[in-house]
Amino acid sequence: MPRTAADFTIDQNWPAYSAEEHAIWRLLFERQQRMLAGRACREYLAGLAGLGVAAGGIPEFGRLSDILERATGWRIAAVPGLVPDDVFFACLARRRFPSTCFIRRRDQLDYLSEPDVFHDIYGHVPMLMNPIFADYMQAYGEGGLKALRLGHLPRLARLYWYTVEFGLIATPEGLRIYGSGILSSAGESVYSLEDPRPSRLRFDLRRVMRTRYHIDRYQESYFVIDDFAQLFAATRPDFAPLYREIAMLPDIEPGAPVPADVVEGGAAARKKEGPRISTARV
Ligand code: HBI
Ligand code: FE
Repeated sequence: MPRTAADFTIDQNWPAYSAEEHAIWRLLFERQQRMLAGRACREYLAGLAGLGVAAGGIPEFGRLSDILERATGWRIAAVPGLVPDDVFFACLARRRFPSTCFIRRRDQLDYLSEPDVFHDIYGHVPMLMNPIFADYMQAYGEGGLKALRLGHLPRLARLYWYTVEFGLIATPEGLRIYGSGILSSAGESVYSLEDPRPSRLRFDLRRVMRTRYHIDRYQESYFVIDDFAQLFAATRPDFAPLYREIAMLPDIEPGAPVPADVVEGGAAARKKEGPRISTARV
């Protein structure tokens, strides 16, 4: 185990990666590049290109951090694995993204229960090249510290889950992916946009904060934003009154419809007609 400092950061120790570890990165990268053409949002693809994250092998965090810092002031902090919530939020609030260093094994290509370097670097870091998303992530970190103090973390964690990890965005070309949990998953990048089973609902902060989620299978509901400014604006108000309001209301099961849901266009919209936002109420 690498030595962990008091703030949980470690040295990435890039020279220590083996040829097999770089080969696994290459495999994941090439497979995912094929999945994401026409599926990932343009902000993500621009971030990936701007960082020069490519098939060559596991990137060096120092090099990526220098590019990222020039673009949006964020840097990557290497960590050994999941870090405690307060440490995680304190990092985000300081524009430091905690990234794991290890890569999954060859027999875990499709599913891993914890974040690895492919999920963190390929999935999360490109979005931090976008100035509005970068501000959203910092605001989220500040909100996380406050939610911890107020005892409402589970509700705020749902916001992270349904946006940063599993968010979809409506574009003139149809729905696109910006959530890192989807961007780093070959199966879910197709399922989230094209499978008829999950609901794709217009983003609503209260609805999101009340909706439970699964951590061990594809999502039953995705929430669709119009743009990143909408997301950032949603995190502006003081959440304290909202937490009190929501505390009186029952949680919503991951796949359950509620009367006010607005369903967004799915596979059909993505393929040809463009963004068809049906106002059909479930
Ligand atoms: N640690 N390394 C790491 N990565 C995460 O995504 C993470 C974490 N610790 C806590 C945490 N996430 C959760 O609190 C958030 O998902 C809300
Ligand atoms: Fe993640």
